[in-house]
Amino acid sequence: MKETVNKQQNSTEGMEDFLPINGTDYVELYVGNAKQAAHYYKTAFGFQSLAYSGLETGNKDYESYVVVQDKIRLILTSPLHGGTPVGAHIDKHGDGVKVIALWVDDAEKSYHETMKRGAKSFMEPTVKEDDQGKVKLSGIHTYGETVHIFVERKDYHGIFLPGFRKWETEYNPAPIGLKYVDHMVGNVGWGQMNKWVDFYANVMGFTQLLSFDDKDISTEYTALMSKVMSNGNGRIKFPINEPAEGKKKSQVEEYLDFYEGEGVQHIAVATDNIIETVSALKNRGVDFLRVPSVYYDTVLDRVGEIDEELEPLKNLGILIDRDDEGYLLQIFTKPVEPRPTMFFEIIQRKGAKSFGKGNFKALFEAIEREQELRGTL
Ligand code: TYF
Ligand code: FE
Repeated sequence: MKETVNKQQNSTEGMEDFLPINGTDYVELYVGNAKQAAHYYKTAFGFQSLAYSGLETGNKDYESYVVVQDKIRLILTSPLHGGTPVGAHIDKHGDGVKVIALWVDDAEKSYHETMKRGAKSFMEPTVKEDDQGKVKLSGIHTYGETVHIFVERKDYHGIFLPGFRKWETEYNPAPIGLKYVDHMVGNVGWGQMNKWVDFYANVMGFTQLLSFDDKDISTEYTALMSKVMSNGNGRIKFPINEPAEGKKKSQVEEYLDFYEGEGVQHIAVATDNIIETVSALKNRGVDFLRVPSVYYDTVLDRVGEIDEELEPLKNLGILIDRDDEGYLLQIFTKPVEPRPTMFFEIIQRKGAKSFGKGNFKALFEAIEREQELRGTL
C-alpha cells in the first residue's frame, strides 16, 4: 500500500465541524516523582518553568509542575500520599501520559457533542475560577486509562489554570527549539485499532489520513498496523497502532505488556531546526535510537535533494523521508522511563505531511535491537 495523504474529505465535507479544536492544550503525565521529572524536562528537553500546584497552593493530594516550550505544555503530577487514583495509575502503568488536553472554544458543547455520539464521560463540564478569570473543563475517556480533557480558556488571563500559581525559579536552562506537538500515537490491543479509529471518526469527527498494514510495517521479524486520524483543521493527529503477528514479538505488544494496557506510545514534537535541536538534546544527555550508518549510503537516492548537509544528519542519526508534498526529518528517543513504554519523536517537516513510512523498516530494526538487549524480542 502506498503512503499517500488522503486529500479527499469524508462525509463531513461542507458540514459544520461539531468538535472544533484549536490545538493541543497540554499533556499531563502521571509520574513517580514530579519534582525530578520537571527538572529532567527542563534540563534535558529545554522546557521552562511555568506553574505549580501542591501543598503551597492548598492542594493536599497532588503536586504538579507545569513546564512550557513555545506551544508545548507538559504537566508532571505525583501523589502526596498513598491510596490515590494517581498512585494506582503509576503503580499499574509506570510513568505515562494520562491526559491529552485539547484547546476548544466551548468545553460544554465539546462534551455534549461527543457524549451523544457515544463517548464515556470522564469529567462533566466544570467551571474553575480564580482572580484571573474562569476556565471551563470537561473530559471523556479514550483508549486504556487515557483521557481527553476539553479546555475552554477564552475567559481566563492567568498563567495556566486556576489552582496553579506561577512557578518562580532561578534555574532556567535554555530552550532547544521545540515548537508544538505534531502528533501523539496510541498503542492499542490486538484487533482494537479499528475500534479506536471508529471512535475518533464517529465520536470526535476526525477523518483518516493514512493507513499502514502489517505488510507496510514489518521487518523480517516483527510487525504492526497503524492508521492516522486527524481533526478537521489538521492540528490534531493521532496515529493508532496495534500489534501484528510476526516471527518475534511486536514492539506494540512489548509496550502493552509493560504498560499493562493501552496508552500513549510516543509524543512527536516539532522543531524548525532538527540539527540544532537534536545536538542540544544529545549534549544534555537524551538517548536516541540509531540506524546502521549504511542507511546514509542510499538515503539520498530514495529521498532526492534536501536543503541540509547529509554529514550532520548522519552524525546525529536523523532519518529522512519524502512524500508527494515535500520531505521530513525525524529521530526517536529511547524510552524515557524504566519500562520500555513511552518515548519522544523529534520531527522537522519540510512540506511532507506523512509520518516517515520510508524509515519504518530501519527504525523498527533499531527497535528490535533494543528489544533484544531487553530480552523481550
Ligand atoms: O508516528 C508514526 O507513525 C511514526 C512512525 O512504533 C512510528 O513516527 C510508528 C510506530 C512506531 C514508531 C514509529
Ligand atoms: Fe511518529
